[in-house]
Amino acid sequence: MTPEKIFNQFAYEGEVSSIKPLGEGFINDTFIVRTVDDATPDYILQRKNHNVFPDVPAMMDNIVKVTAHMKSKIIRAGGDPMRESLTVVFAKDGLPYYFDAEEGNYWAVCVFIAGSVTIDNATSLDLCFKGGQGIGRFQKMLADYPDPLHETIKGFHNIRFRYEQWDDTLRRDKLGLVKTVQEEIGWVESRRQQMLDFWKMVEDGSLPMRVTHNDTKLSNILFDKNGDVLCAIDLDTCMSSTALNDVGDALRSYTNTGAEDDQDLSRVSMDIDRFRAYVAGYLSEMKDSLNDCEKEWLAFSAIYITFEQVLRFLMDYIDGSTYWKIQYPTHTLVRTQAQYRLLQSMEAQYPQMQAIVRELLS
Ligand code: GN1
Ligand code: MG
Repeated sequence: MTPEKIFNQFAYEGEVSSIKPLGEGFINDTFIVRTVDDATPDYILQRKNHNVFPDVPAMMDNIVKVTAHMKSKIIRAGGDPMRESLTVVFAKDGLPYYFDAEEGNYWAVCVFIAGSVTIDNATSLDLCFKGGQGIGRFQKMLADYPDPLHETIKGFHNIRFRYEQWDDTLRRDKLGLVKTVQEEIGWVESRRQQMLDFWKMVEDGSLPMRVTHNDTKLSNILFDKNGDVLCAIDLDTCMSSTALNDVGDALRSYTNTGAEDDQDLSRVSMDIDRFRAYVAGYLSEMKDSLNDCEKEWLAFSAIYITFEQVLRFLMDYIDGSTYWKIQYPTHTLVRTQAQYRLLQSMEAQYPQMQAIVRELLS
């Protein structure tokens, strides 16, 4: 079915003037739907990647529930629920998605917030601070969310589970690539104990589970034209995890002076000023909600998630690059190497990172 026919299954307002591909997401396929009249909104139409999200109805159920919870808070605070939260558009049959049985694809629609922009790189410290505020606010609004959420991607930021997948992938060695990436495999193996020890604090409850976003890179925060935060978008991975995982994932993307897939490793490093600005923004919202263990391990979260990303990229490369879209055969290996350079830069600056967090908390 064409995107036009698919979109017609949804209960939108107005008359469609165009449907065009938007951005180059590594996971989903996204379209922007423009409507003729300024009085009716434009929309985002997405084909949800069924390979990554095995249970799209459960994912959409999470999104509908958390956005409803946030909207009620925004209204009580006198805000604009159509601009400060994502709005899901339901299909004409009342479901928050449409299943195209012919091709076996799930589609979903949300309102495009007029005048909003996304930004790929944290070019200013102000943007870092505001991004931190954005995720802090998101977590704070959902801190009292009452119901359990579906675990839509099993063990997403759970390093014990990731190591199980890793061991299986290496054992399988589907394409015989293991022998070609021995050095890279060593990066993942040498940190196994350290990472599992950290994860024990989640397993014993010292680091509590909360409602989290789980994909907090800068481009998943929507800004208005003045550069102020509107809301967090791309709620596909919203589920229960630790507050730290959101912070770490954001720091992984915001603080990188290079690109996630940079071929020139000399460009890749962690910018400590951006680290400070992001953490300051985050703590401006969440300082009073975190427990002592979360505060103590806040700086480490950047290392944890960047490490996890090294593991996930390398695992996907060894397994035939099936998860992230690639532009050339070694793309995901290049991503692995670039994230590892970032990890090394963070590890070298860890004492300063800890000192900054302590200072911001005092
Ligand atoms: C994916 O949704 P997107 O493309 O922003 C991935 C993240 C990774 C990121 C790395 C569901 O994010 O976990 O950090 O790629 N999302 C999923 O680029 O796996
Ligand atoms: Mg995402």
